[in-house]
Amino acid sequence: MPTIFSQIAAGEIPARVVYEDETTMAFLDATPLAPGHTLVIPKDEYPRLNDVPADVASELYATIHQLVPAVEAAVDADASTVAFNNGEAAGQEVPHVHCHILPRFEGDGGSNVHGIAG
Ligand code: D5M
Repeated sequence: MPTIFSQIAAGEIPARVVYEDETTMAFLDATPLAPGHTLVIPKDEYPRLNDVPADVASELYATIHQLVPAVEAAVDADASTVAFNNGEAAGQEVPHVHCHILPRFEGDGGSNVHGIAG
């Protein structure tokens, strides 16, 4: 059974897609912890970072690098938390590698990416 993110990548279920190329995709988180909370995925399904081939990891990082300033600008954030929950014990709920870009605002009192406190 493909993950929900594989189904989004295949266009089988809807998402608010903000970026797409041959290898990667980004869409808004369905349960955002802040306005603009974005997830970046490799389109192919890898459960954990440890499973991602180097060439795909490189493409994934290039997309993250491009999107972090764009997401911050889109919601006028002061900063962002950029994080992977890598494995179930770390709070990863969807077993398809994804990077959270979580916009942060001065005085937002800290937030939490399903386990990553800040
Ligand atoms: O984060 C998994 C994240 O995935 C969590 O913030 C909700 C989000 N999610 C779950 N289903 C969807 C769909 N269908 N669209 C958009 N976002 C979704 P984790 O790091 O695994 O805990």
